[in-house]
Amino acid sequence: MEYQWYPGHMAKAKKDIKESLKLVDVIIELIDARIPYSSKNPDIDELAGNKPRVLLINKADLADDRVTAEFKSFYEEKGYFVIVTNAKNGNLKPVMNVVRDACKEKIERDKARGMINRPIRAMILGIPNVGKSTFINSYAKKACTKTGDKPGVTTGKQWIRLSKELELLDTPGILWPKFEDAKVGLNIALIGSINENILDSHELALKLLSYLTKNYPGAVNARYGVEEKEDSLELLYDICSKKACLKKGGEPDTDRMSFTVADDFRGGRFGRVSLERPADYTK
Ligand SMILES: Nc1nc2c(ncn2[C@@H]2O[C@H](COP(=O)(O)OP(=O)(O)O)[C@@H](O)[C@H]2O)c(=O)[nH]1
Ligand SMILES: [Mg+2]
Repeated sequence: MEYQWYPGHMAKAKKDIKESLKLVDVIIELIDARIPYSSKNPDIDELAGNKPRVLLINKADLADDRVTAEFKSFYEEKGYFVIVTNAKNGNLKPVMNVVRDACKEKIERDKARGMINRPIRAMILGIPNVGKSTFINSYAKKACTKTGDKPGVTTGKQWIRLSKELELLDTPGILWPKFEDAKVGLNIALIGSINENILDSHELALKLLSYLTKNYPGAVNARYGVEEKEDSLELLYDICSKKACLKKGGEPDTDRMSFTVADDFRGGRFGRVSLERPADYTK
């Protein structure tokens, strides 16, 4: 899947999300645990108004637990109801507790009006590739039923009933990443959320190798059996030799190896790595 964002697309996406948000009690936003800051679109703050917000720090199985915990507190301090998840293989039952917490006021209000057991309605939001579809499918355990249009709802929106308590708008809101910051663009490219051609894969691999050797010493060595060094280009050459990743004439094929390095990262083959921490953004 490829996403290309143009100002027109963004404006349309924003407008659609705004419309959908009118129909829901709570926003469930997914971010990638390896880049909990870079994978979050700040425009959503403005769209969200004062709807309660649940934040799923997803793909936590790929990230560094210590850093994930730091980000959990970071976002809780900002008023989010936060839960750390693995949408692919994890237990998603606790998500409902957090959603219930976030919707306490609505639940109380319903009760006061004598409306008992009215399901909470939510919308899933997030940039591409953070696990929105996976979350919906795993949560619904394939038993999900579209509830169809409800009388009085003329927008043609479909709802997926995840449980007696929770209904989701069937189409998640897709947000664009915020590319203005070079570091954010790099992080987004590293997790594979954008078309790789946007950033030079060679540069990507060098930045990644440099980050890994600094922050997760031993990870590159464990993967490729090379001695780690500060000069990432040298390191990339060493990996090429070690892995016999060579061109026809016998020279190191750094282009091919760059792809492999990025792919290994995306597949979690360097172990659990977080690419940023709250301290990077709280100076
Ligand atoms: N390791 C891991 N992979 C995940 C998790 N959630 C989703 N994925 C994978 O991430 C990729 C993108 O997920 P998808 O649900 O299509 O993302 P969407 O674009 O936000 O709908 C897929 O290959 C999923 O299997 C998770 O919690 N852990
Ligand atoms: Mg999807």
